[in-house]
Amino acid sequence: MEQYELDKIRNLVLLSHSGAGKTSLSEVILFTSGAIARLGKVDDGTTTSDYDPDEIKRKISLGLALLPCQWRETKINLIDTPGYSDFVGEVKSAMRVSEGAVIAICAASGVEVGSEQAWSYCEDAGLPRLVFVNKMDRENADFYRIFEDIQSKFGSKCLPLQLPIGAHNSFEGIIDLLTVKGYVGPTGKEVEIPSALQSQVDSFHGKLVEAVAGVDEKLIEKYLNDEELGLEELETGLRQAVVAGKIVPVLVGSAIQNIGVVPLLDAFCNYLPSPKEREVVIIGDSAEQKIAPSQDGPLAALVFKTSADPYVGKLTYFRVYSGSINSNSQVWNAGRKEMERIGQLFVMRGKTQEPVSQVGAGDIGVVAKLSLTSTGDTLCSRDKPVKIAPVLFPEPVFSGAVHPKTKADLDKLGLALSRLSEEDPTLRVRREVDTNETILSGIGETQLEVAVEKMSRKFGVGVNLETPKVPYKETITVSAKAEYKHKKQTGGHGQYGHVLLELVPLPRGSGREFVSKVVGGTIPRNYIPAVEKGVNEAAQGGMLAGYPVTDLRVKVYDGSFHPVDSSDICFKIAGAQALKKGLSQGQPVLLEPIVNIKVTVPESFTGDIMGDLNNKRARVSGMSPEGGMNVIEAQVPLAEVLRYAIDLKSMTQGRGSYTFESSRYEEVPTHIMQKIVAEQQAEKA
Ligand SMILES: Nc1nc2c(ncn2[C@@H]2O[C@H](COP(=O)(O)OP(=O)(O)OP(=O)(O)O)[C@@H](O)[C@H]2O)c(=O)[nH]1
Ligand SMILES: [Mg+2]
Repeated sequence: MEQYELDKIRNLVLLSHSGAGKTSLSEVILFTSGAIARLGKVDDGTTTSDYDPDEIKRKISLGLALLPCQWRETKINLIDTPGYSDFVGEVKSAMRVSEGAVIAICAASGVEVGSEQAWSYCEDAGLPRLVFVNKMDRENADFYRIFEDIQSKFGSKCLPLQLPIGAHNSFEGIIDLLTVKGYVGPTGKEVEIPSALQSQVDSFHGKLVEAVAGVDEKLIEKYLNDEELGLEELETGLRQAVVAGKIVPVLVGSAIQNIGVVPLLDAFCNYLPSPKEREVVIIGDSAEQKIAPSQDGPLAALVFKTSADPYVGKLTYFRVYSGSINSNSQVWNAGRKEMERIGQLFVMRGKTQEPVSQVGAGDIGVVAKLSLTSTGDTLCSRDKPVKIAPVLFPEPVFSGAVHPKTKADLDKLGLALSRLSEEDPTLRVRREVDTNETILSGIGETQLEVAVEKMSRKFGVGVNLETPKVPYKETITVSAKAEYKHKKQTGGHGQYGHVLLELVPLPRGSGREFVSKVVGGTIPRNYIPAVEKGVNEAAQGGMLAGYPVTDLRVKVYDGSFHPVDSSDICFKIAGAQALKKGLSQGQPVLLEPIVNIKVTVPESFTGDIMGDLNNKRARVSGMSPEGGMNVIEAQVPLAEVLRYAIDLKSMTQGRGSYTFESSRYEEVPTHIMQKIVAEQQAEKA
């Protein structure tokens, strides 16, 4: 098995708005480099990257795919990612193990919001990148218009490295602005520059040379003295500028027509960084440290993805930063402080596994059936344990209630859900005790729908996904006293229990208290726990709409007993019934959960968002501009924002984001309370 020198590896992530052509581009890259013999198509469901049945069905990528290939002497680990924003977790994982990014832009539609997002992730991560203007064969494809769009959204560090020859039907190739030569067709055959383009070429060549010279002191001196810069100097200079993030070259082509792919592959190797050029952050006991990538160092590998297909088994994807991993060996899992047994190692291309004996520094590999390792863990050597900073995933904001269709589905539900959340770290599962529902949370509705489909296809678990019920609660607003005597004389042995309760409303968030102030033994002490049990059971369902009762002190202060007929069960019944009476007298109200929400939107959307929040009964508590965006903070009833991910997306065309956390309970306004109570009664009937 071939080991690559660090500088002969490129780990590159493909990013963009959904549909810009990442998967098509990765397919044609694999084909051009000889990694695959047949060129698949997204629309036919035959690409190497979109192999998952759900991807084939929806014709979009849902997970990251590893697509290694070799170009000249360099191994390129291309990672295709989903453009659909629900699957941002996969994007974050892929970015984390890449040294460079390629942002695809459609030559007709321009920079769409998903690509803006991708750009800002790259800026945040300091990831060197290039832009690829794809679909030049399309009607309305216009490189110069799109380039203006790119510069206005991404800034002036974006500069053409290529210009297109022709557009739409007549698109045939590209002109490289450093070599100042034309390259046409799938093979990238060298051609003369069409004379009509010469002045454009001269102008953009000049701009590029000036920019490259500007980032290197030696070059700028030569440039200012009007000395000619050699091609090699320019290439080296451009490489430094790209690696430093000072220039982002813009390339152009068509994935479907296989034009511009050879020059793109050359650009990957020539200008994007190798693993050698990016250190990785490790979490030490003291301060944050970095380790330099090296082949000879002790093992340090980060697990960035886990897949749990019941047929293929569990697969663990890892990226080696230092040292190497061998098949049939043992490694140290630093987080869990245990040895993990490594079986056969693989290199994956889409779903195809190719066995290898070793995966070295800078490279990416896969291993099956690990027992204790999960996404985010570091594999290392026992004598030199390290922990690599794990991928930071966004917090889930959208929830659905998962209702199994049958008893058999219920039995298998837990396992299926835990497998799914193991695969996708942006999914969370929890049980909402108050509503008795299993809640699945994630980034968006499509993600949850895909998860439900997976559950059925992979694990044979049928579920319905519904909007979660709101965990309302009930309380009283005035103190009340209630008495209940449980007395029955049926034949021989009778039943007797008698209690007097005082109910006092408590401030929000107090919960429920039970106290006994019985004096003089009117209720013998050994019956008090039974009274409490009765009270607690009855408090599970209030008198208004059957929601749990809270913020209440229940005091048992008097009663009576019968030496023969009294029993625990009698006092339990008396306690429960007395509570119910007291609750009815206490002018009960409904309480609803309020959440603190933080919405981040471009400034121009602020008015719409505020208006919508007002309609949702929100109280806006703050607003602060942050670099072209506005961060709006508000308290809003949970019932109003159960589907906020969808509302916000449509209001902002996907430009807004939000986070929220539950804060407290508040009284539901009367008119809304009446509606909820009526609905609840209708449901019961
Ligand atoms: N005309 C034309 N169509 C293209 C080109 N590249 C991709 N397409 C089409 O655009 C559509 C989307 O392409 P994909 O490759 O799936 O796009 P993607 O970026 O992977 O999309 P997501 O996986 O959803 O993020 C498909 O119908 C492709 O056939 C191109 O160069 N020219
Ligand atoms: Mg795709």
